[in-house]
Amino acid sequence: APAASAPAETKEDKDLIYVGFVQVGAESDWRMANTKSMQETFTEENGFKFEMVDAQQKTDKQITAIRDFIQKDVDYIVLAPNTEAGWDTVLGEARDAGIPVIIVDRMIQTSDDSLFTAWVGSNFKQEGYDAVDALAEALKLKGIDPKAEEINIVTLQGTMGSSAQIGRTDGFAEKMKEYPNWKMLDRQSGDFTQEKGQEVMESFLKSYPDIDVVIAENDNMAFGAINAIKAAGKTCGPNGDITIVSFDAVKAAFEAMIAGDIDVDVECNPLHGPRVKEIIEKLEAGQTVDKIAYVKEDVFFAKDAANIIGSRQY
Ligand code: GYE
Repeated sequence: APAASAPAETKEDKDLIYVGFVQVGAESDWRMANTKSMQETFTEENGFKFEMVDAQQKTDKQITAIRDFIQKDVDYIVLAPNTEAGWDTVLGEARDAGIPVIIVDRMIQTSDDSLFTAWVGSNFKQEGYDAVDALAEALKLKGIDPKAEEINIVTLQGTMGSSAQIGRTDGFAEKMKEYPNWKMLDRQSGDFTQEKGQEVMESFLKSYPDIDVVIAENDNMAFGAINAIKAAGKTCGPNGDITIVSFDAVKAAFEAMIAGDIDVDVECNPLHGPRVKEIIEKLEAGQTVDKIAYVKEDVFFAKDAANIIGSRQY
């Protein structure tokens, strides 16, 4: 008789490194790509037990999730903080429990560096600076002298108090001083979602008849803005009236650049899974890790999008 089939070769739970991931939410294409990168990396095959909490863009849900992971005595907590402030107490609890915390993507505000082991993410302020150069170049490509004409700008901001929002808003505001002829008419949060981006853009279009530029602090809000602009009978993109500068450079944004709707996109890389894995593996091996690590990023113009889209991973 055939032998009873042996149980599939699985590692014992105790051999796996238990990682609790506190995610921001599912608000954007960037976020979905980030979640996928984490899920594909922290597999049992790779030696991990992985659990993720989607905090639905609520910082208090993230704090609760950290406490749950402390209760479960995970080996590592990976935190993508929604907003920057208010982490000292709960991260102190993780430290007291001896659980290393790795922060990913956005940053926290703290005066105590020992509350986290390492951080990896983007330099959001640099992205804001890059967006100013990108806009100047996009205007030139349309035959507009960025130093000469009056340029009316509105900004769709990300989740207020998140480092992605703070860095992009502040970086842009600081560097745009190089162009005294640029005027920021208004800035409002669309919470990094397409739906709210569209709502805010609709109200901007009602309040300001003369918008030249939209800065969208992520691609999904740019998609909402494009819908609002078209619904209002206006045009955008390299051949349109309103110049659109966006952040993230996800695949759908390349498609929007190819379609002629977005002028330029400042890249933000969400593929943090392998980076966090490397940090954990080094810690497991008793090696030191960089406390702060920035990811290198690029800027992409609509005219190049068709050639580049094939090589994009997210
Ligand atoms: O730009 C946005 C997402 O924190 C870098 O969060 C991330 C931002 C990203 O919702 O699309």
